Formats: sequence, structure tokens, C-alpha cells
Amino acid sequence: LSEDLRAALQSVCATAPDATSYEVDWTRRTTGSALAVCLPASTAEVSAVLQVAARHGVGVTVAGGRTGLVAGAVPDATVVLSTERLTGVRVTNGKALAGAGTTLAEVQRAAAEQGWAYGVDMASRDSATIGGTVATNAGGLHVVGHGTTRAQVLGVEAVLADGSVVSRLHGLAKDATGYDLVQLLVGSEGTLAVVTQVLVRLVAPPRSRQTVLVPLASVEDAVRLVDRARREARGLRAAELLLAAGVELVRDVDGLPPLPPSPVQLLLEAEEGLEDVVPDDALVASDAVDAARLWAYRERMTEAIGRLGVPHKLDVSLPQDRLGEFVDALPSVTAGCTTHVFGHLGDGNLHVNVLGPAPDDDRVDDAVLRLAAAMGGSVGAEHGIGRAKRRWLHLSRTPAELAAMRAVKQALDPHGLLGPGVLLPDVVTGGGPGH
Ligand code: 2HG
Ligand code: ZN
Repeated sequence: LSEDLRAALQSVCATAPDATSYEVDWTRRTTGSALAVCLPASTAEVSAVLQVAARHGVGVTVAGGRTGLVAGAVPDATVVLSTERLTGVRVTNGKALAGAGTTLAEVQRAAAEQGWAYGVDMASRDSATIGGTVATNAGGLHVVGHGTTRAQVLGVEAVLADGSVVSRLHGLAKDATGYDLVQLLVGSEGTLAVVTQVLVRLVAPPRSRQTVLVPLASVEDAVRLVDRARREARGLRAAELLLAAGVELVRDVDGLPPLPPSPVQLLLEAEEGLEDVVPDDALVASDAVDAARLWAYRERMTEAIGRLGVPHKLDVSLPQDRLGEFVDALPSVTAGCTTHVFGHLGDGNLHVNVLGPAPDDDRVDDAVLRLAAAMGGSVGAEHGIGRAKRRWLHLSRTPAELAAMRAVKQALDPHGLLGPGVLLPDVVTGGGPGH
């Protein structure tokens, strides 16, 4: 069967000679196995791959830049469909139309060349693809300013499980003509369709830029300062939290200069007005080079943690007034582990990274996610659910919501070919609530 499958796939598009790098996630925590790796170069080729997979009854896992942190692109005895050759971007009238495999950095560059900016940015910009950010509804560093990917997406072209193509790329500002298929696909993690092209709105570039790093005594103080900056500064676009242990870590690993010691550091970026908001002991960047120097403490965190071992990545969001309490409670559920917490304070989004437990030991994952849910938070803030978190999806979604999600899945992909093992938990039959 697999020889037949491989031959059939090779007759419709190029395939990668070696699947190894596609079979493990960025953190190295999750591995899987690929039946083949397809590299379609057009929407027609994507459609042909899905039709071959359907004929052979095998699943398809979509892979973008493979910087995801919940193993959503790791195959599970499935065919990998990589979007890496679906590239190219064109900017017109404040909108960018990009192939799904175009990197975020390329979209940003194309926007800048025409005097625009793209509202989404993240440290993985050189690898993360626009299609992947749509699939996960990625957030990143500028959500306080521009919202998540969902808020940028005006249209998509996508191939459904049966190979049919839906294309909503007209970009009309007004279009009240029924179900919003475009937004349905945002955040669907490759389980409803394969996104092949994306149309996004662009934003005006900031007129000026202030970057400050503020030492603070507590997370609560940081939350209060963000609230004030939102009201009093102009064009706030980043509000990032660092804790002392994280600052120490990036200093150690990357050799960055020490900062004045403080339990909490808050990185704020706005167009203007921050000088009236932040205390006198804040570090204020004098120019772009200096701003990059301050950002380094935040942007290098993921890489620095990765060098310590294989982290358990627990991306959660919380109500603003529970953030401090959550951070304080973490040691009680992560005892004996090395834990680093940082994230997008303005969005109530914390990245809890836990090192110590074996990759397949998920007791600490369970404890941290339950803690977040018990405080009214979400178990998946901006990284998605993927393969890593689906057994906790029920903590953030009601039975009625899960049933509706399954009904949508069943309608669009009745044979479960797209993203098996991703997002939706398996239905447990034969009693018990299961996971
Ligand atoms: C970030 O904000 C990313 O830098 C990665 O979402 C977070 O490494 C992480 O846990
Ligand atoms: Zn993040």
C-alpha cells in the first residue's frame, strides 16, 4: 500500500527525500512518523494530494514553518503536506496577498516596501509562515495594538478534504452573505482545510517608537502599569512580562549585560507618551539599536529555555486580575521542576515553561492547565491545541461547544483525513467521560 501511495503522490507533486526533520516538533518533545512528505507548489497540486490521500484512506498533516509549540504539524502515521513551496506575496491597497508558505518576515518586508506594516510579529518571524499563523490564530508581540491573526485576515483560499477549492480573496470591506468560512478556518489547525493563500489587512507603520524596560515589584504592579499605559500612551503595541529568573537565564545563555535586579521587568512599546507613564528608574531606549538590546531579553527567552532541555510548553491566558495570583500559585504545582514564566502581559497571556519531567510525563501539564482553567483562564492562548493539549480542551470548551465543533468537523471532513490526532479529542465510546 505505501509503495502505491508514494507512487501516486509522486505523480501529482514533488516529495521530500527525507522525512526525518518533519517528524519531530520544535521543542523535540513530540515525535511522529510520516508516510511521505509532499511539497505541492500550487493550489491544484494541494487538491491533487488530498484526492490521492482520500483514495488511499490516509490522513494528511499540514506543516508550515514548523515553529509551532503544540506539535500540531507532527505527523501521526500520516502524509505531511508542507506549504514551503507555496510562497510569494503581493501588496496592493493596504492589503497583502500571500502564499500560505510565505514567512511572516517576508510579509512584513513586502508591507514595509509599500509604506505599510503587518500587525502581527513574533520571534519566529523568519521561519513561521503566514498559513501557520492563520491555522493557529497566532498572537505574538503586538496583540495589544492590533489583535491576533484573526483580526488581520480578510480572506483565504483553501482546499477542503474532498479536494474542492474555496476561495474568498476579494477583500471587500462589506460582505454579509452568510457563514464566514474564512474566519471558521482561522484557528482550525489544519483540521478543516488546507489554507493555500491568505489575504491580510496591513496597518499604518508607527509614527515613532518608544521602548522602555520597567523594573517592578510584582506582577500586580505590572498589570496596573499596562492598564495605565493603555489609557495614557499613544499607540501602545507591546506589554511583555519577564521575571527575574528569566532575565538571569538569557543573561547566562546569551551573555547579555546584567539589569538592575528586580522581581519583575515590564517591556513596553508605544508611539508616544510613555515618558509620563513609567517610573524614573525605567530603562528608556535611546534609538533602534538600543530598543533591540532591550527586546533581546524577551525575544531570546524561548531559545535560551530550549538549551536547558526539552520544555513542557504551557501557553495559557488568564483574566487580568488573576495573573499575579496564578504566578504565585505556580510553585505549588511545579515543585521539583525548573519553571520559567514570561509572556504577553497586555493580553493576559503567560508562557509557562517547565523543565524536569520526562517528555511523556504530563502530570505537570495537567496541574498547570487545571490551575489556569480554575482561575477562569484558557488552556490554549495563542499556540493552539495541536497534539499536545487536546486532552485538556474540555477545560476550556463546554460539552455543547465540543459537540458543535465535532459537527463542523464531520460536515467538512467526514472521513477524518485532515490533521488526525490534532485539536479534537478522540470520542471515547463505552462509558466514562474520558478525555
Ligand atoms: C513567545 O511569546 C512565543 O515568545 C513562545 O509565544 C513562547 O517559548 C514559549 O513558551
Ligand atoms: Zn507568545
